[in-house]
Amino acid sequence: MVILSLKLSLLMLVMAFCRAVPTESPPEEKIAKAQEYLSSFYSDVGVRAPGSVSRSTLDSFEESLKKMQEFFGIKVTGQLDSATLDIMSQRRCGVSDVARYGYFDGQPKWDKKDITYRVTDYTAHMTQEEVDGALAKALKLYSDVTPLQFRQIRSGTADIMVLFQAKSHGDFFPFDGPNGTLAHAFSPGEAHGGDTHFDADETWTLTSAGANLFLVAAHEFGHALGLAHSQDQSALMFPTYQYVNTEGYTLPDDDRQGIQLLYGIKGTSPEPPVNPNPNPEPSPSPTPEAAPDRCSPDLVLDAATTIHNTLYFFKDNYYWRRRSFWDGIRMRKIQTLWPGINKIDAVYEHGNGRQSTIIVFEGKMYWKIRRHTVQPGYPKPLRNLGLPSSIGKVDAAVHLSFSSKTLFFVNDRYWSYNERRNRMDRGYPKYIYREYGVSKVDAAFEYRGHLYLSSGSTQTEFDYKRGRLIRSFFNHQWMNCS
Ligand code: TQI
Ligand code: CA
Ligand code: ZN
Ligand code: ZN
Repeated sequence: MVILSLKLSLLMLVMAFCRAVPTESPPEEKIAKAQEYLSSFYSDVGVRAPGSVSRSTLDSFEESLKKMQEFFGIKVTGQLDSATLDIMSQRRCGVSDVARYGYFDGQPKWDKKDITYRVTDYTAHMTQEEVDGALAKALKLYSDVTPLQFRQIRSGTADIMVLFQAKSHGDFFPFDGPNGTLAHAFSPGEAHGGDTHFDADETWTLTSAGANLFLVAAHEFGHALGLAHSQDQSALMFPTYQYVNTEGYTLPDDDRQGIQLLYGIKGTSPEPPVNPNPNPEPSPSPTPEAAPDRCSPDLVLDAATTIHNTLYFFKDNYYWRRRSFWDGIRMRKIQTLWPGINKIDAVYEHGNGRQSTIIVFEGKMYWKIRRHTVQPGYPKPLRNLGLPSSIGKVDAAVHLSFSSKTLFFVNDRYWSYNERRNRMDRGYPKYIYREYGVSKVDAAFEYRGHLYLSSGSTQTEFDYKRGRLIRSFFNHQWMNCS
């Protein structure tokens, strides 16, 4: 009990930063405030009393300031200048600037796929069916995109015990009457872990009036499954309540990435999907987006690669495949190639034949695919490759078969990864412009011994073994458009 309450009160403390709007403070307080700010957003810096600042603390303080200044795109001085103090005093929420979604300390999660829940007390404002329906719909957001399955039980102890009660209700966090706190949830674990409590003094609804049970439950279940608050304003886990249309609502991208990084993606786990939902709800039909026009001179690619010497170009939810120069172009949804993956940032293949491995990037995650199957344990975070965890996405990746090196392009820089030794090469990142004369790369691939870097609607071809630029042309010139 003590441990659990400590866990929750620590989380509440994090929330308190949200509300803290520092006012003008005397200079000697500024450094302490700044240290507090940095330690709450950059966890590798400890909070120390201003009088006891050691040399190494100063160094890391300055380093952290620089990181923060770089993140916000202001001048990197390592000093507490006015621009920096300005940003620090802005109202901010969340745990870290370098993450979007977040996890709790120790990354607690359920170590099973089958999770039970039980509602022990209902609310007077809604029928039992309405409550059960809203909760099931909220959990379905998560079971739709992960291998998790939820089952409601009506007796005994469930993993997630749900109740509607007012004021004191058996934990150290009594509710506060109408408004204020609407609900809370314990992160995954034994005993109270996962339990989700709703304040019975709220007016629970299925509309925009009062507290929408589906939306609040969706947020609380996020906590109960291991998600902390996100900094992404469009995330379900962003820490302010905002009513949105619940018709056909699906998990926002940020939360989906966060939950998939914890539990994996639906249908790609080692074990096949077990019994499908016995009474499935009609899934909201996704808005049919127009397929991109491959012949547009403005075509900007998301990613490109060769797989078994066949060219693949990726844009939005689609890819085009070109087997050979004289072959026609085929367009398909990316999902038909790799189930569960909709849109990608970068992709490369290394090794050939049966050893062929494809690495696919989306956001802060990457997947390893062999023989059309996502390998167990994926997706993994970019930092597993040796990339800094501050990176939100990889723009492009290409494997150079000649040297067995893979290049990762991120903004104006690139890294080199040694596939034989499974580690990053020293001396990187380097500026793309210095080596290749382009400032940013959207897609990169190797084809017949040449390197192609696509930037905007054009691309540049290099003979990289000889270090020579061959020519530049439009992306759509690959696409058999006359
Ligand atoms: N309840 C807070 C919340 O769920 C309680 C809380 C704060 C908390 N920090 C936590 C719970 C960390 C678990 C872990 O965020 S609330 C929102 C939101 C609340 C708030 O009643 O204030 C929603 C309930 F984020 F939108 F503000 C639901 Cl959606
Ligand atoms: Ca309340
Ligand atoms: Zn409670
Ligand atoms: Zn929350």
